[in-house]
Amino acid sequence: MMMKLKEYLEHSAGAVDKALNTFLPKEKEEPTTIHKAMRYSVFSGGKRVRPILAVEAARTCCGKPKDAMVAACAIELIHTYSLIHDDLPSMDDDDYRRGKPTCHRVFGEANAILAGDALLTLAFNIIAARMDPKRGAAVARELSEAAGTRGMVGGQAIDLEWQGDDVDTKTLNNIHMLKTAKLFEVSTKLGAVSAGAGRKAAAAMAAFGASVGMAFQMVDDIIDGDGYAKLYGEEKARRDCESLVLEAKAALAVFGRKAQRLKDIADYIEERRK
Ligand code: GRG
Repeated sequence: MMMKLKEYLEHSAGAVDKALNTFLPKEKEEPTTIHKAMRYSVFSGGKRVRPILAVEAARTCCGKPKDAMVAACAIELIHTYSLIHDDLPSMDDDDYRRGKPTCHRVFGEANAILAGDALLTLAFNIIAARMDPKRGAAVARELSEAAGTRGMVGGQAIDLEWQGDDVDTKTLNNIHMLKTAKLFEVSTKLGAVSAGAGRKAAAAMAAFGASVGMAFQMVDDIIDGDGYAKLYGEEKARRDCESLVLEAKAALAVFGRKAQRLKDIADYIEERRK
């Protein structure tokens, strides 16, 4: 019997939290302020969507959750760093995230910059220190591409270039694909790679993650009345989101019934818009 989805998501997020706790330096370790700042942002109520997808992708490829846990946590560390930096006064200048004061509001701007830097560095440290060298090298290469200027940072850079101007549909798609979807794509792909899956399975997982990532961003835009929803109107944004989730689920055909949980997560991501 499969666990109910909500129970499963809580259980999986709990396992990710436990692993993150072991990978992060303790608050008492010197220098304490930076370690407190890192932990403050990592444990401030994130949904853990990306690591949950990575772990479930590994399971779908006949691996065990622990095979993908290091890569999954590395992705969450990078996601957290991006949020800390995105909230800074020189970027979005936000005072609150997840209903709590942002890292720089609590620890000051300089410490928040350092906390982001340290989380990004730690992500690659845990991969190098805890993964099999060959698999770890592949994971580090994929993750650095997805997080760097050909992925998340690149998306943020294009977003900054357009700040204040009305973006066209092509540019908005590109920003969302790089800024959001790339990290989802690499999450499911690295789940497969960590489980030792072949190229075909890894490619199918990447296609699933990319479509789910775009759908996730559309849902975010629908909720905020921003981006796609503003540009296309809510109705079209909803329809496009539905198509993306269908596309995502179709990419999982090669896995047969083993992919049911991932399909349920894709549906759940779409449901958030309602
Ligand atoms: C500053 C290098 C750098 C990059 C910033 C990720 C990002 C790029 C900016 C954050 C702002 C934003 C709207 C990003 C789009 C992706 C997104 C919807 C992030 C929020 O992800 P959730 O909902 O966050 O998974 P939680 O709080 O659950 O962890």
